Amino acid sequence: MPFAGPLAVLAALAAPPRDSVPQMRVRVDSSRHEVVVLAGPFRVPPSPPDMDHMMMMDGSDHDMDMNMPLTPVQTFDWPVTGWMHGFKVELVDGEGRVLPQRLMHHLIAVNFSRRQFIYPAVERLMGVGEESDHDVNIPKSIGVPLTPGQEIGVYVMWNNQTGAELPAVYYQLTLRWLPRNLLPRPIDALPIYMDTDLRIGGSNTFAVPPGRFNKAFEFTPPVSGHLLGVSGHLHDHGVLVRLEDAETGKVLVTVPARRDSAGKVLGMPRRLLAVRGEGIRLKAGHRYRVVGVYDNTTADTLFGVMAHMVGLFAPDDLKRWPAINPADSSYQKDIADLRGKGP
Ligand SMILES: [Cu+2]
Repeated sequence: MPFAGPLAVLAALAAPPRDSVPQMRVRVDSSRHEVVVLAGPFRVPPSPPDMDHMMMMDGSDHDMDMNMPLTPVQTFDWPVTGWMHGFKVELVDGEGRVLPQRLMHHLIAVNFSRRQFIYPAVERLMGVGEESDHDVNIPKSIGVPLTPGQEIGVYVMWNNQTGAELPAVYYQLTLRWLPRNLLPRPIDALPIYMDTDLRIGGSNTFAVPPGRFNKAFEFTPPVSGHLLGVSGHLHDHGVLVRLEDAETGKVLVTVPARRDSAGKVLGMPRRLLAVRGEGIRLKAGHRYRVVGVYDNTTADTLFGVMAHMVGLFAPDDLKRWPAINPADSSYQKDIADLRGKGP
């Protein structure tokens, strides 16, 4: 019963008054090498029906397009030196009973202390969606470097299809880390996000007319390195996301959706490309293209559709990773959007 300890403390707060602010408690389990974040209680109203929507490591904010309750971003200081190499997300009620994962449309953790790869926005550290795996580990040869004091923010979008309000919901986010003295030293890899249609601080959705449809975005990496793993996110009728060399047209990697015969997206695979430093070479200053492919077999245009690829990228030199530029207008929009979330 991993929840027994912290929840005994919080039990008195079950069924909170409507104006109460949910708490976030962070503890470090040094023997298990886990940072455990427990937050709640959240009062979760019922969502409108048929908000079925597949998410996977969502790195942006299409919240405004969806009528689902959102928690504010709650932050904590990362407490240890090491490499994050896995996570687990669990939901419980005020009595410690496990709640279904589908109650949560997505949970996103951001790192306010580091910039993204191709965007001046802040790093999207991890995320889980309704259809994605809620317990993920990567090989111990790879990890996301984190240092004490980096500001981590977490927020949740609920999708409560029970038809009734849930008075007290808690989430527990367990972040697993590798100690700094681990040998051989893990490869530094950063989580990257490549969207086909992102407006930073705004939406990343587009419309898909009937038939075959591609959405594409070109970018130039700020630093060279290797792509070690990829996954992605598509809505129903999505076929695949792929990464291309925009200068030669060569397809570098493809993430095909798992679909049923009607085109409903059942999930997106995680593809590990390398466990050490090889993988797919991406060069600074070179042009690449991320492409989302849809096959809309309905008679109508689909609105609010998304397509993006996420990955783990090992830069040749972590010290040359671009710094956050507080004066950048896109960065400011991203921060305003993140800090402005809430019910
Ligand atoms: Cu989406």
